[in-house]
Amino acid sequence: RSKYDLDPVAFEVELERLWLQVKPLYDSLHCYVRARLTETYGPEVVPPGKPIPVHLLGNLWAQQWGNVYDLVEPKGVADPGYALTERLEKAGYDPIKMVKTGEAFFTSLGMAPLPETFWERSMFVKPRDRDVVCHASAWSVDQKDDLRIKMCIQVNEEDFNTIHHELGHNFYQRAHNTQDPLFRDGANDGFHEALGDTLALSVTPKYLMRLGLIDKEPPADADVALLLRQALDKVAFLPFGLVIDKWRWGVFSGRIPADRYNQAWWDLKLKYQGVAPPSPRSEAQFDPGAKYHVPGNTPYMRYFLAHVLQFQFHRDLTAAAGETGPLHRRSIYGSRVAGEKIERMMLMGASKPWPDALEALTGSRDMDASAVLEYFAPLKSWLDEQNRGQVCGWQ
Ligand code: X8Z
Ligand code: ZN
Repeated sequence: RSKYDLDPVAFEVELERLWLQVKPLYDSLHCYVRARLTETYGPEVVPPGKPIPVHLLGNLWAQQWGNVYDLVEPKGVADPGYALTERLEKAGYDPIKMVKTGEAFFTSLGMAPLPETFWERSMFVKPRDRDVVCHASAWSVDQKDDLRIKMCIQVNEEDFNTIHHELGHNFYQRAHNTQDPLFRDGANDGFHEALGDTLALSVTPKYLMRLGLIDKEPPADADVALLLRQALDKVAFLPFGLVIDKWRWGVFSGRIPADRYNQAWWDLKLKYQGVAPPSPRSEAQFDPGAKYHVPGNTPYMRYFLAHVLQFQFHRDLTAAAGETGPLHRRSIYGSRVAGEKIERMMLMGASKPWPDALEALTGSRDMDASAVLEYFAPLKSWLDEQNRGQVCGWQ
């Protein structure tokens, strides 16, 4: 908690503030998704008023729920008319083409292309002859221009997003590699995690049309469906993003003793995410160990911050790019103005307190989840409508 230009206790207060800003949105999403899963699996499996069984959410860690979209897709509103995974497959995209497409987004903002060595030295697909760590990562090997990613790319929407995420690290690294060694880092680690995701938020239907992946823009009344798809990943992630380090900080401080590691994990997941384990758990299991960042010792609050910051960046960069209309239809693709702002922030690295970097990008010195709320506002009203008569929350 020492790397946020804040007293560690003040940092925790700040996190609580951001969480309380978005909690009503999460609660509405949770309530709606649970009701739809109850319809699918029956009240014995998904009891109303209770936490959602975590294994029904379409992801091993239930950190993003996009894979259950088909089970919860809205009724009575227009359909977006496409699923990106299917479009990528149909258009014959392969892993390299996906990465090239991601790179082209960055260069459209005026950034220099990645060096030839990136293409020679990266690992894009899972090798057949040896075991590797497939969890995606991005590297600046010589702290200059030997940039690489390591991923086991599959042709689907999730990996298309992750490619933008990883390239965000590489472009940021190349920019801050010009700083003194101590400052070769993000303004804070949440900034590093947010950068590529910010570009991925600009992967709008209009942009997909430009790529030739879809041939018409979904109508305005498909907004609820588009936003729900996005919320299943981005809003569902928020409490998950909090829980990992709340658990870890408890362990490191001794507040969570070794004979309660697993219990404390599920207590936190219940409290923040409203999810329950698939079967009874005990201290004979160590479920936190299944999450890469726990044994890998990678701090995790960065991703919670990133999920707030990326919407703040998106709102302010798209405005700078002259985009109007609902936030989720706006894209910075091709905007040199947005590109220059990003570049200016990236070049600062960690040489200034993060509020300075935030100000350079957004004009504000505070992290603020109001952009998340604004982005999802039409969905929130719709969810609350659907949830009428339901008992939301969990016991
Ligand atoms: O670990 C990652 C990136 C590498 S920095 C792929 N992410 C978190 C996760 O997978 O748990 C990105 C989103 C959250
Ligand atoms: Zn990352």
